[in-house]
Amino acid sequence: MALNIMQLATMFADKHPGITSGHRLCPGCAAPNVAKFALMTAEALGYTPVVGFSTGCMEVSTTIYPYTAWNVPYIHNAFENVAATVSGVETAYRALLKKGRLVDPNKKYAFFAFGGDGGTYDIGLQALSGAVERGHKFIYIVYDNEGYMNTGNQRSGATPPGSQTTTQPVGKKLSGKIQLKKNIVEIMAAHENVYVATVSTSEPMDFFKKIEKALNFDGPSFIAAMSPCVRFWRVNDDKAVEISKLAVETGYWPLYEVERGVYRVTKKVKELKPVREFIEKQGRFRPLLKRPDADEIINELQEYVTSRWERLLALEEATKDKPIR
Ligand SMILES: Cc1ncc(C[n+]2csc(CCOP(=O)(O)OP(=O)(O)O)c2C)c(N)n1
Ligand code: SF4
Repeated sequence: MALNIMQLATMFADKHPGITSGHRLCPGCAAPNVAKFALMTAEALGYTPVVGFSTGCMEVSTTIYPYTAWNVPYIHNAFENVAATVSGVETAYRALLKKGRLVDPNKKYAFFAFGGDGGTYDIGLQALSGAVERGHKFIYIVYDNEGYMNTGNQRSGATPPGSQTTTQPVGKKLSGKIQLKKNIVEIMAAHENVYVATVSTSEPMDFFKKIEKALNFDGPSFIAAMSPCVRFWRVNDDKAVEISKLAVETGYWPLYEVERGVYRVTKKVKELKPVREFIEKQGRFRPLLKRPDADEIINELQEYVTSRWERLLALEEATKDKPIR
């Protein structure tokens, strides 16, 4: 069943999908919508969502003891092992089903693990890789705000070069982090027996479709969601969607999916906008723009973005009808 936005808006007009109001996330933070879009899709398709959340902004701000902003089964998890925990929950479910110990064996569950980029690209990668390799039927979603925000804006494996962070600041002496963003999507796609996709809340229909595909996929799924942190990225609190859109239009955050090795670019941008437009809209790059080598760093990022985009299009052509497993 293909979902449409009107249908979801009507269904959830007076209902909270998973996360309720009253949480303490910053106004304008993109992260809650990432979770809501996913859980809304699952509920609309008849699933009961079960959620595990790795430590990070979204987890601490929604579960301040003794309160919770979640209205679905929820496990508060450590930074490094949410994928392991949710894979355990999924296994327990299958065991109970097999033993005939479930009250309603026909009830459909969707197992979600959420983590920030720190918890996913870096600290939780081993648990995530293990869970995907074992083939658990669960959906892992990273909300990528490109830094360790909960603990004060340290650099992560997802931080792009030239962006201000507290552990690798941009100033007169240093140009900040020198490495490019880690390509987590390709790392996860290399697990082969997996459905992997990138999403952005600026493209809701694409987002819903990919979650639906993940729910229907017979095995693990990994979804990477662009999730601007309005505080770290230094944009106004009404700009998360706009900046996410620009990330897609510049090719900085291409929208695509990989299903058992078959690539598909889901938003074909006719002519990519320059990455500089994405950079100049955010205060976190302001110190970079003051440096004499700013052009050099931006050009390097531009070259990377352009070649990755061309490579994606080539992979789409080359892998057509050639699933790896
Ligand atoms: C093993 C471990 N190391 C460090 C911490 C401290 N810590 C808690 S949240 C966090 C950063 C989380 O960053 P990310 O996963 O990107 O989520 P965000 O806060 O950006 O949403 C850190 C370093 C911890 N809880 N556990
Ligand atoms: S610091 Fe950033 S990621 Fe954390 S709640 Fe605020 S806007 Fe969201």
